[in-house]
Amino acid sequence: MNVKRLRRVYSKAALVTVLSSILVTPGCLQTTTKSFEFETKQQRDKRMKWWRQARFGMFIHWGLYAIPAGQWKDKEIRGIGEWIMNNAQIPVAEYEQFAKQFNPVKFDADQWVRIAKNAGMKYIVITSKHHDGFCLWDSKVTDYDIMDAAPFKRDILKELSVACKKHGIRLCFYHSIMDWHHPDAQGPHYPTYNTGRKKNPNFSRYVENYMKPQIKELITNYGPLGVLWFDGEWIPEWTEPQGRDLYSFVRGLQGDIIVNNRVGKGRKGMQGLTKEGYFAGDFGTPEQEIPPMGLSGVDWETCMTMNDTWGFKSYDENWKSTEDLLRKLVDIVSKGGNFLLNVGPTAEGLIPEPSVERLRAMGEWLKVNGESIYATTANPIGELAWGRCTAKPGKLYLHVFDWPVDGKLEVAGVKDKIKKAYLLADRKTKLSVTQNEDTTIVSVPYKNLNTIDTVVVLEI
Ligand code: FHN
Repeated sequence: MNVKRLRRVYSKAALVTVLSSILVTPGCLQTTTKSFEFETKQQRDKRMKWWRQARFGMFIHWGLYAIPAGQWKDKEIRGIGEWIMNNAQIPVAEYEQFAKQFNPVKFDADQWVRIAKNAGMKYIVITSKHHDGFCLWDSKVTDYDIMDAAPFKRDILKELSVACKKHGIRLCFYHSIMDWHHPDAQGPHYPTYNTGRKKNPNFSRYVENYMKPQIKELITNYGPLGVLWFDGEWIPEWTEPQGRDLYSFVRGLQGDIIVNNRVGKGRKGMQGLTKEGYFAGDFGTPEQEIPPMGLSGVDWETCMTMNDTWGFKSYDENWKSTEDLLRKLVDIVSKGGNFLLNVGPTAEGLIPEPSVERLRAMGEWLKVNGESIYATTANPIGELAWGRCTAKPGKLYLHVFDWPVDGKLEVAGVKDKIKKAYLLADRKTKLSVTQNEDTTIVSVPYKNLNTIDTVVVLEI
């Protein structure tokens, strides 16, 4: 970045700091995720609206690492599948050979999107490029992509963009700033690129001549996109001013796009929560965890795996149950967040069956109970021993995980008068309610309608 540009960025930052308390959504906790760009609260709310309503999205980690699928030279390699290049210390030239084998003939974009849609997911975030540097689209600035280096010769992102459009799903891209393959990024430092000590002096060349042109391709040829989801920002070459510059660059290409906090240096450890202060990015990204109390006044999204890996590993069978995943979704939404749930397709192009099964079951529940998830806001009444609560104007949705054996559901914290109570899955049967100052008792049937989560609606 040249000096003039830096000066512009910093003077803009000072202005934003002063104005943001008046103009931008104020964060109530110490952790704040704020858009770096100047924007009124109204403008920001408008831009974030679809994302805040969506609540549930699909993360897809897919690339060359699906070929070794966790194994290298007959050994099972520890750690997450998409890190196999690093974890097995595979030299760049050797890893590149996987491209010649990448021929996912069973890939069907329409089917993937239908799996997401039937699961009740509203957006898809796929790895356009992960840390290994291989690109899933036809990039004009490299041959290390699906069209030039692999026999498949089909533009995966193009096919997904067509399918997403057809099914009304927002397409979003994950993009790694760290690049283990590019000579101006971490490539030459292999295998010690991730130590935090080495820096590539040519890194800005990679940013300006490679990464930004690629991002422009992604936004202009495959968009409009919902989100650009950056990652790999912890490398020593990357700085907050670069993050702000990248944020502005992305918004300059598509004004209404949403960008996560890993575009800059706002991530606090692996939690992905934003540090105190002003950092580029629109939402926090807790990884593999749910903030116990949510993050008041801050947009956030928990991303999580269904087993123990993001990229496919043939022998990882440690699947979370449907009950666990569904309750995690409800827990997250009751705390005001989104859930980005990962699938790691095989090298043939199939989403593993255990993932499909769980997604199908989640979708079935959402078909009946979606009203209590989409476009809802966080629990306004305080902790509940038996489950969770989500809300909409005039309605409280009580998510009962532990059904009361005596048929009496005790709800503390409801201050408003209840006009009507019923089960979301059986709206015709009215439930009787007794209310006093502190506690509300809803008389519910002795048997629940769904053992994972039966939703009781209170109209207030
Ligand atoms: O290193 C990556 C990892 O492979 C995966 O992509 C996750 C998803 O959030 N992010 C990084 C670690 O924070």
